[in-house]
Amino acid sequence: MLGIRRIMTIVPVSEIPTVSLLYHLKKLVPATPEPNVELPKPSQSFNDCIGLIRGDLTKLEVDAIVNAANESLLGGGGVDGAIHRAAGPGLLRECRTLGGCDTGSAKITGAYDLPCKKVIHAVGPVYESWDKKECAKELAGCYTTSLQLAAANACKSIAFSALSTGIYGYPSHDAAPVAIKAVKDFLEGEDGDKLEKVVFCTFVSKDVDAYNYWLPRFFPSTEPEPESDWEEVEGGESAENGPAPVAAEDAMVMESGETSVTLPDVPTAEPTDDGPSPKKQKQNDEEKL
Ligand code: AR6
Repeated sequence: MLGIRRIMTIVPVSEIPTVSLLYHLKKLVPATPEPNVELPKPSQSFNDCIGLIRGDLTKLEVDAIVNAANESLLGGGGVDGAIHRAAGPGLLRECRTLGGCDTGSAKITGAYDLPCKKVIHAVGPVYESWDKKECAKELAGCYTTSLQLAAANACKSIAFSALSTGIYGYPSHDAAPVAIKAVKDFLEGEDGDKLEKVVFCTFVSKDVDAYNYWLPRFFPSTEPEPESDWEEVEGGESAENGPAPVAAEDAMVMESGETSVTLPDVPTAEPTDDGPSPKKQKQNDEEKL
């Protein structure tokens, strides 16, 4: 029974919605033009490459997932704890051989019982508001090193947790643009074409909001409709035929589709992170079957 439930909740890389798809479904709202702020040139290939999903990182069947680790690399709480629990003891055994990792960098291991192929352990900074510049540099270093490691290890898809935004206290609205810029810079660089999908995996609503705000400012829509036509559409409603894709807002529905499925502990106090209604969960489950 446990085995069946586990298989049902794994999300294949092809089901992780891209920014292009989210724009098309009007689940990602283009940035409203602001005076003196020029948006970058829209790129269809980048929008097809960037993925956004809300859910449990340990359930993503991508080539590599990026753990929010600490310098010891010996496990901890938050997403780190969830990854070690899901991977099994082999992961800790391998981590013990790595000799830790500096803040702002990352190391790669196997994935053991996880559905991905590799785990990249990135050590984000503990946020200090008086040292924002150094924190941003270290956070960007985590993303860049992780992408380099993925490319060097023939990983074509990679999914990031929102590094440092939990226990380490980095404000989501400050961390998201640093993360997105580092990814964009990498995609524009010489190894950029080695990666086919780079996914931002959010978990709590403050990160969902931050990525919904910042992604359109780095990866503008290529959709032809005038921006005045855009409006937010309730999650799950789609003009597309076939099963509804897993959108950023809906992924948690899938993860908690059965009442018996327990999400890993969320490490931040997030008082108003409302879950989906039971009715919506049921609808979503039926669509997925
Ligand atoms: N899937 C996806 N994202 C998750 C999951 C999950 N299962 N669980 C939590 N998150 P955190 P940090 C999100 O605290 O701030 C550990 O003890 C979470 O909502 O895991 O970098 C390490 O060992 C947040 O957005 O990592 C370090 O000591 C994001 O993951 C320390 O915490 C990162 O939150 C690292 O702190």
